[in-house]
Amino acid sequence: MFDTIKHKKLKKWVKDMASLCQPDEIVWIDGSPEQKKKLENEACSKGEIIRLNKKKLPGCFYHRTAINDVARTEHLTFICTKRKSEVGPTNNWMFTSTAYKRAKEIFKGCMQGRKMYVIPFSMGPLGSPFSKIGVELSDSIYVVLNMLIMTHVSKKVLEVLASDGEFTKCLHSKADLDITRRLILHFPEHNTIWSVGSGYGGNVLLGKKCLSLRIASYLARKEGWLAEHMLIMGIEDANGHVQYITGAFPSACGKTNLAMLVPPKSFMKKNYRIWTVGDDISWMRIDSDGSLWAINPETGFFGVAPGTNSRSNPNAVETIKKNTIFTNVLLKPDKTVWWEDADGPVPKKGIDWMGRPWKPGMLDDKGKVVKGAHPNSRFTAPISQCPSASFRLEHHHGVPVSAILLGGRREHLAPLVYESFNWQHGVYISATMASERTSAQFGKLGEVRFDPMAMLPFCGYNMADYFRHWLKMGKRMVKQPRIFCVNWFRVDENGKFLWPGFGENLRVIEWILKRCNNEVGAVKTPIGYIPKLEDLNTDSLDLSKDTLKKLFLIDKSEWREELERQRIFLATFKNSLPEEIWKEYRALKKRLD
Ligand code: OXD
Ligand code: MN
Repeated sequence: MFDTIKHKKLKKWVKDMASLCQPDEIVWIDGSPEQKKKLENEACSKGEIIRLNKKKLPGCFYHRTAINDVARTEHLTFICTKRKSEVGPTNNWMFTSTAYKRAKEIFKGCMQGRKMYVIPFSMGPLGSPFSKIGVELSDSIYVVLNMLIMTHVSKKVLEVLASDGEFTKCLHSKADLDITRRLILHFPEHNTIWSVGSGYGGNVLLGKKCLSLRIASYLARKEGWLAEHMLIMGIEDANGHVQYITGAFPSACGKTNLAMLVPPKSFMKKNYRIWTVGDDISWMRIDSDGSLWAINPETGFFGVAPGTNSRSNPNAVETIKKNTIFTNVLLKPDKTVWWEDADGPVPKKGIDWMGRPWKPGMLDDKGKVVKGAHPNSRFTAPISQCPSASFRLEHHHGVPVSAILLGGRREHLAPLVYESFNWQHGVYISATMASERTSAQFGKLGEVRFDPMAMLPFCGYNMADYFRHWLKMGKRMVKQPRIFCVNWFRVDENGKFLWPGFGENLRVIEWILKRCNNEVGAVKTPIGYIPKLEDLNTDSLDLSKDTLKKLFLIDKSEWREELERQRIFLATFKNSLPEEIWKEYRALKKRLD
């Protein structure tokens, strides 16, 4: 394959990286089923993956990462630029040449005795004006097999690149998987990503968070589009009309479940249907009609396994029955898999995510129940296998966006849903979004942190400029999507969820779409518009009037406390914060007084 490649810069870069990492062999990945099979066999024989039960889980494999390598390591993730002000107060920064130097010391000779795989991939349909090409070099077959599911990999990628096409240079090595020698480095000024010392998905599938969010957000600002941490879904109503929404939710807040939602029975009767476009990333452009259009640059799901079952996400259960890679779940004696809150009975025994014999109810030295699967264990599966997969997945223009949802996990404070007064107010709500920490990030669970647009760990430049970019994009649109904030996670005095969630969330989305279509009015509150209670469809839901009221309660004193936290957060951006955000802050303060 190498000899037929016309792209001199690509060939030189591969050669240079190989002389740094010193692999025994270089293997170009062409996306063919034959090569994939060969790699699967090789990884199985080396113990990198385990083939699962061929009858019960055809085409499926099992993988365990190192014990200290089970989630994205944000504290080891850097944006590397010449000037620190470029990255703002929410990113870790490293000076470009220091970063290269430090990483080179780890990369040097790290692939001796290993092969270097060259993976040319496209994020987005090949040849679409939305799409970006990357080439990942990696010494992990697990990475190759995941990339084959998550991105468009084929010989055609090199044809599109031709002799001088632009591509993101992605270098990855597991090296010795030593957390003290782990670095996830982004060089937006060089369109380059270097990741070393990890084997965990979010750190090593470089097309995902690193390219499609951190590097892409930087490119998007420069080129006038948006790269966002958002799901994309279509909602088909009784008349067969499909409207699309996107949704920004922090990691492990149910984006995958929402994107594949199965309508409640009463909606099914009305022939409602959901079309899943994506569960994690949305690239959006203003099209010639002046409205916002979105594509999902990925071709697969890298979803959280625990909690996935036929009640929470029947479409995911269906999707992962074949051709799926399971990472850090429990391995059962019959070579099938299990995780906490999976369907069916709890297995009597198995091998846990750390590779140790496991039995239900086992306790650790501190008396805590030992989990069979890591809370951030994952499945990697092709979107095409999802029963609700959209028919527009490969469409070059993507789908038109009617509404943008912002969500988080808040046990208190935030109502079930409210609508922003206008675009600028919506950008303010997104800039002050906060959520409780989940297991997708290293750190203390449950702690509330600000996570604007769910992009805190993913924005490749100063977030103050990111808010400015959003404000600017709004002005450029002829028809702006409306912006809504949702919270499925509010609890009562006893800590019990007030809202049933899952498929029932469609009831909230139905109201959102009615607002977009100017079919219903709303109640104006200091924080935004909330539904008139009679407009929210709660038919056949066991939901008392009292609960409904609690779901929409706006406690002014709690909001004033939140406002103070917001002020402290926004102040971290100093002079770079757009004045419009402060203006919205002051207006809210006034409305609450
Ligand atoms: C993810 C994440 O894996 O956000 O999608 O961590
Ligand atoms: Mn995500």
